[in-house]
Amino acid sequence: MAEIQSGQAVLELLKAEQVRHIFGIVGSTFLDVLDALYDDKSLEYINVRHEQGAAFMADGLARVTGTPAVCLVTSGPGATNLLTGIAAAYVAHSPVVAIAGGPPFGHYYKDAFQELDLLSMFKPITKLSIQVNKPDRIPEILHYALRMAMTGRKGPVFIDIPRDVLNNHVLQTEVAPPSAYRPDHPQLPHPEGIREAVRLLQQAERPLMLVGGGVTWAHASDLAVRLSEQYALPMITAYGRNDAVPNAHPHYIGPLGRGGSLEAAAACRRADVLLVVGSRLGNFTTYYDQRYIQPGTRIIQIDIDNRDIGRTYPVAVGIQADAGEALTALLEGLSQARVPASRAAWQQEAEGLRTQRQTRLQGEANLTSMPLKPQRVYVELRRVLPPDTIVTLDAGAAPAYGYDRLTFSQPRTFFSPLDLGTLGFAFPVALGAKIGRPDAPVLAIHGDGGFLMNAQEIETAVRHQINAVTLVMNNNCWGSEKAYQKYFYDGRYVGADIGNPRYDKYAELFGAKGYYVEHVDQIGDTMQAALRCGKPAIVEIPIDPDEFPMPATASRRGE
Ligand SMILES: Cc1ncc(C[n+]2csc(CCOP(=O)(O)OP(=O)(O)O)c2C)c(N)n1
Repeated sequence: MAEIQSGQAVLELLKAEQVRHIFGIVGSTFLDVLDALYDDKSLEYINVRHEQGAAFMADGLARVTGTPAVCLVTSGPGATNLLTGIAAAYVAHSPVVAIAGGPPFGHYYKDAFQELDLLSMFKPITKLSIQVNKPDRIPEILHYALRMAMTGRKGPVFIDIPRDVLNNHVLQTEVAPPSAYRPDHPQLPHPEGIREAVRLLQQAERPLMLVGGGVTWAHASDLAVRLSEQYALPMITAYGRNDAVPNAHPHYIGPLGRGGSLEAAAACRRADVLLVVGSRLGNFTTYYDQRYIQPGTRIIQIDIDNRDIGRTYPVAVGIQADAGEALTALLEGLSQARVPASRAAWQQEAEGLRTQRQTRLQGEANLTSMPLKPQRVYVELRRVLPPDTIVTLDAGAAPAYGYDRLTFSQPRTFFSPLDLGTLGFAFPVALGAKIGRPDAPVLAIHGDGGFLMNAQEIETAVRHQINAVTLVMNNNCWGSEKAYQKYFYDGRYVGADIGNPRYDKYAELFGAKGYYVEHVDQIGDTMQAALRCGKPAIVEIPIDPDEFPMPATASRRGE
């Protein structure tokens, strides 16, 4: 057993999980950890301007790497400021480890300075919310938290460490590799489930694969594509998971769900067997009704978590397993089977839907009105963004057009707030993603409302040289919500309009690079210049203030 200072011990435990960055704002409750960072340059403390930014950055980093990403903040408001970002990580199954230094242990339950019941606050938005109650339990409890964050369906955890438990102790500990405290083999599928699934797929006339985020987390995109190719399975993706398979693949039709493609929806309605790999069939993928998934469709659902199998639709076969292991087993099970000849018509139909989508989107190049329609902006983005570009999408109407209009060629290149619909998400998440993939172009897409929610992090980006580009499509309103008042309340607008500074000038004030684009023929060159400028950059494009998609809940007001 080695003797190690408690602050250094925290760092060593995190380093064993490949952690190289810690996000937060300096606080007096965790100074021993910060002090250890003075000498230990293998980890960097990214000191942000609001803890919400720290949580989002950690989420971006965790999503892009698949490994734990850490926030370290102070008690009370330092920790409550994390809540929204941690909730976003929870919805995305993103292994963010949030650590808060707390008041002294003996002051708990006395309304001490910055004392709040943080464990209860974080409990419903984490896989584990726990307090360290003795200095020598720091390694054990951190291991517990890391095991929870990284095992099965991943997700965030919260650890409260009272300042007198964290600081100024010497621990007797060996720093163990992750394999010593958490399983490091993926979960295998049951052979019976695979046999059943193979049988169903062999019988199917119009089988379709719905690929979800579980495939990305399992590093199994190649296997999904191989299955699609070997067994002539057309593919669609779950809401916000467009990057789970390469979109240029001839078998890929488009994304399903809110803001998704009509053609993917049409394919889903036609499928007689739906092979769902790594998707919960959640709210914005399916709406829980029959608009995409028809009652007769037989569902094979593969998920790492039994909680979600058959949860929203009854399944013909449910398989609890790692997506990669299940796809491998399916490939093996189907290796002897021949693709039935009757499938040719279905393949043709799927190809037709794919082509129909491409033609429809290309048709938007004809939108010439000014100010620009957001749809037209995406035509230019598709034309100039390098294929490995990581895109983060905010909530809001102008970003939402991106669900159907952006294309992805690699996994872990598309990050959205998913079913949480969090505004203020895209910019800080892009910064976290850029830290994880410094060589990749990174673009955050925002409306003006959402951008200003975390715009202060431009200072963090400049200081830490995190050169992500942010596109702000400015319509001077909370467009996505204004849409409801437009369509359902006869345009009686209350609280819907806002004002803005010029965001190119805002960027320049902080030492970042700013661009302002009004004409469509400038978008391509400007985006390319921003991505190459070697600084954090903001590109503002004024857009049509009256162009919103029909609200998602249009079918029934009050839904
Ligand atoms: C944190 C948060 N607050 C409020 C909302 C509700 N909301 C969803 S979209 C939206 C408007 C977004 O406006 P903006 O970012 O300017 O984009 P636009 O819709 O105008 O393109 C609002 C207020 C939300 N999703 N998240």
